[in-house]
Amino acid sequence: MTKIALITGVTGQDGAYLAELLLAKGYVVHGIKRRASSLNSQRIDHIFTDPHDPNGRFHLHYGDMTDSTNLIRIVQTVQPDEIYNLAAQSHVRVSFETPEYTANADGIGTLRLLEAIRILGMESKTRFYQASTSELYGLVQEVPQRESTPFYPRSPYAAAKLYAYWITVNYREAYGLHASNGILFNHESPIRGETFVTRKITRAVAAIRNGAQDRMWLGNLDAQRDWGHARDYVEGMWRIVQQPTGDDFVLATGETHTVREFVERAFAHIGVTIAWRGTGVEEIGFDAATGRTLVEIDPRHFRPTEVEMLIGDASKAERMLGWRPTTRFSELVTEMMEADLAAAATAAAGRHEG
Ligand code: NDP
Ligand code: GDR
Repeated sequence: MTKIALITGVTGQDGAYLAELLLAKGYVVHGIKRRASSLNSQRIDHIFTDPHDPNGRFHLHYGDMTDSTNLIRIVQTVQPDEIYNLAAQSHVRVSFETPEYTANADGIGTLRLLEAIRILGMESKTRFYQASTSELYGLVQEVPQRESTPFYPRSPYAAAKLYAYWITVNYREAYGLHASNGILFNHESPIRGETFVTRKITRAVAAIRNGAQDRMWLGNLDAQRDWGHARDYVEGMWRIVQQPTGDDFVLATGETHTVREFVERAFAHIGVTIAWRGTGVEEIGFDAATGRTLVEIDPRHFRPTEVEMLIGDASKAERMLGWRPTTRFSELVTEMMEADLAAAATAAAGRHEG
């Protein structure tokens, strides 16, 4: 029997990778996308099928996590075997500026979907995956962080995701839903959103290389993150949902690196060695060979409360799901740099022609 999946947040980084993966596995995939005044489907254009194609297996529906009537209607129409709830206002810094909206979309939005399953009497048919996050660990309580590590959220985003985590657990326990949390550590790719630090760095290095940008402005260079590749993590999501019962799993690489190291690796990719001088907001990163300033600090990128250090222990996922990340830090930086250098070169060619 062909399985039907519904993905919220299908236009995002993970939604695009997951849709591709599920289509390759033979699923019929439905995605929820928001109406926007400009195109927001670039990441899934390559898998788009004409709605008139009777054999098409990829379908899009307009929707929003803040609209329960719309979510109920879509779940009723699609009758999914599996729901992957990936939609969220996912930027931690932005959540300090839009805390109520973030709580609504990321926290209550999860409740709306769970309630849709219940209202429609689909508890025994539909499996539910919640995109939980290492941001739940926030202020370091234990190293490395695992499923049993206490949570200590440090942002409106993390607090909203804390509610989503627990309401998912509660619906599993209260109503017998096959509902799971993937507690995913940071994962990146060439289609990572441009305002997350990894992509911001690789795009800026490529633009500097092409003469389109002079330098980059960053916030906290000493934050440490456990960065993996989104391709590996969507495979983990699918494996979580295939378990006989709902459960909660950490997915991580078990390696941590600073933002500073990411900057150094990215510049090394174009043959530039970065050296540092100064401290705090006065710190500057410069080309060790020429002295040219390439990195400056902009305090606007600091967060009112920061998550200083994340490193995950994914041994439960390895043991129970047979899941293991395949892309290491240096390979991730290389893949992202190559993609952004190619994009910057194409843009530069366009500028010269125009
Ligand atoms: P993105 O920001 O790339 O994608 C988020 C998606 O959610 C987009 O499709 C966005 O639509 C959609 N969305 C946002 N708000 C709403 C709303 N109100 N209604 C409907 N859709 C909405 O995130 P990622 O793909 O990186 O992450 C996927 C999920 O995993 C998110 O929930 C994130 O919080 C979580 N997560 C991510 C991690 C990571 O490192 N990437 C780690 C741990 C958890 P649009 O394209 O229109 O903006
Ligand atoms: P994060 O990712 O907050 O971990 O959340 P982000 O890439 O935004 O920040 C990582 C670290 O880099 C520091 N930083 C900067 N961050 C941004 N965005 N821009 C900068 O200029 C900058 N300079 C330094 C940050 O302070 C932080 O310490 C991501 C999101 O995908 C969440 O949705 C997800 O839940 C978590 O990862 C796991």
